Amino acid sequence: MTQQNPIALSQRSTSEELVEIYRSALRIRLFEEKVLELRKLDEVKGSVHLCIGQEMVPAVAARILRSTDPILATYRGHGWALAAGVPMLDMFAEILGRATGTNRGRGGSAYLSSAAHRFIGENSIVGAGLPIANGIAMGSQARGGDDVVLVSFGDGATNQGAAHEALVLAVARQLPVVFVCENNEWSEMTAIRDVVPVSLAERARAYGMDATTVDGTDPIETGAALLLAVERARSGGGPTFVECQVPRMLGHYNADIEHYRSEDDKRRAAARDPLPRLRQRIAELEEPHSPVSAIEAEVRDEVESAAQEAMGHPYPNAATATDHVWDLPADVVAPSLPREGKSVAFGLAINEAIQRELGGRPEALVFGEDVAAPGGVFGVTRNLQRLFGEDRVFDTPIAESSILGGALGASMNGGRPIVEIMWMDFMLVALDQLVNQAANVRYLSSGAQVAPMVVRTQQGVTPGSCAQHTQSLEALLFHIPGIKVGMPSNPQDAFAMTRAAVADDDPVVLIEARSMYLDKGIVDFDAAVEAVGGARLSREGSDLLIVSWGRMVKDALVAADILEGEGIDAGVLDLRWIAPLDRRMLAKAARAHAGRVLVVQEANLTGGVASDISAILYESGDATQVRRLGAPDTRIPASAVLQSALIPDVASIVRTARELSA
Ligand SMILES: Cc1ncc(C[n+]2csc(CCOP(=O)(O)OP(=O)(O)O)c2C)c(N)n1
Ligand SMILES: [Mg+2]
Repeated sequence: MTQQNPIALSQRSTSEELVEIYRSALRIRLFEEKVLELRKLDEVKGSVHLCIGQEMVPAVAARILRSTDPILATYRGHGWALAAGVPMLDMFAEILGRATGTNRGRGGSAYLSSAAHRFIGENSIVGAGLPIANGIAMGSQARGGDDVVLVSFGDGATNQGAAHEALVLAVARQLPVVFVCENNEWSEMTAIRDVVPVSLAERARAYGMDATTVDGTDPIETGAALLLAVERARSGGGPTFVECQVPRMLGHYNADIEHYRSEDDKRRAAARDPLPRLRQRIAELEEPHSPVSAIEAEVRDEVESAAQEAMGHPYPNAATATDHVWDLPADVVAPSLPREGKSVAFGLAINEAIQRELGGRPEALVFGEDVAAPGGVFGVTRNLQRLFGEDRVFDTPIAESSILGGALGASMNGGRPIVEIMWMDFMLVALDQLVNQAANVRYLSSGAQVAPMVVRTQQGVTPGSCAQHTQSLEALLFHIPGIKVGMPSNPQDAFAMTRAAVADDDPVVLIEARSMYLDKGIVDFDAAVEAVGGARLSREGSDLLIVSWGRMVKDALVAADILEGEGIDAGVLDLRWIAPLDRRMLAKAARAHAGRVLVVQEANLTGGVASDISAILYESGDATQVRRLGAPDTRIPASAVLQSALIPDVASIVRTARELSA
């Protein structure tokens, strides 16, 4: 891709500049009209959200950005994709669900992307792109780049928590992001003036950044504001908020009958159509041979032939629907635990792993709440900032969406973020960034783009901790295809699994156990870096198999010792990774233990990991008797007495194992 120089948009803009902007805006307009026509013919399925009336903003912005500067948009993002340079043919093919589309038919109209054309993509979750844009900027910085990132979003998106968090973080880190709000006065079917009593730029200014409002139908006014913003970002001056006032000339989506909107409002929007105004302006420059008519014919031809060609393209092969969910190396085997070496605490083992990753990978970053100078509330990231500097290890505002979205964006743009979410319970306020965003990256791009981010967190019951700081929530993530989830049960695995997670190209969540941070065990710091995956048969038996993960493995091993004294020979399988689940090892171990399996989890039983393991083993016939042991379906109380009435322990494991082997 060539680097284009920013144009100097001014009142003296030449007619050539304006003609090129007109061409670009017209391509978007005619493309959108064609998409609508194809939708009406039922060639395009589902909803389409068109940007008719808003074309001037992407048309101008793309001329100001470098051709490599990343762009993010919303479901109304066809214009941004075209302006970014995504081929029209690929876009039609995508919207028509063809195998040759930008996303091979996986994204559709509202979620298409093309990393090869720096179009990070559309986003169908309102406001979700803003935290990711910050991350894209952090990724560029981590590898020494000077990308300016532009993220476009609607007026309604400014009310989203994720947007607020992103603006806060962008200011705190002075990130090179241009926040482009396309204010079309409507958030789906609600007028922005009915819910926000101040100007959006005024509100943005309160975050501590420069913010302006421009007429988004005027290429010169819009261009001048964007030029300033891009130059500021590129020169280290931080983010800018540019509110572009644009008309929404059609409904929110193709089938919107706009019964909630007055005829007068529609008329006013139609009167602001930017294209005839620019055409008129070009004519007023009195160019004797204005090429506008010829351009119109060219663009009409381009759109028509791209649409026709895409219609002839094949649909995807249905057999590929399960491809590219994640990268799963075959038959990963968990190494044995070391017998000799240094005994270190679980938390310190993780710290040592991160130190090695930061030392060996200049693109690795650590960020989260209180992780820098304080070293994390549990001390796991202690000294990292001192050792690796403030650019690579830094604190964030208390803004979980912005931490996870930042990690995601950074990982998509060359960084290797290792972020901390202080408590698993807090992940719930930001799950969108994992489930709707990170988990889709590989699948949507058929492996062309990946999100190698690591999220560390901790969970579980400890005396006195309340119901919002004690939940065992691994099943929520276990349910999500595309996210790998590890739960180490000892210091060696805490070390090795952290390193494996950083080396992995998929999003990985490591769920540590707060109660184990000071537990000691032998760690081999020279162990080869493992691949993600692989369960370990920590103890061999013959009468029954206890399957567990994370903190409960310790209790299972103690229980197995007690059972041995009673003449019951129990094996213990430590899953280590619940996603990907080592099904091969699970089946093999169940068969080797007379098909009798006890699955132990700290979490409550309904919808839990143990339920799936039970189903898997019954379905495959590898087990004939399975029992699940977990907390009852209740909330978690703070009092230690009440907690221990709920959570499995050595005694209840022994009791259930006895019953199972009777
Ligand atoms: C998190 C979330 N909430 C609600 C929706 C449903 N929804 C889709 S678009 C939209 C309106 C957004 O308005 P605005 O940000 O102004 O963008 P516009 O559609 O006007 O371009 C809503 C509520 C969604 N997709 N995501
Ligand atoms: Mg809007």
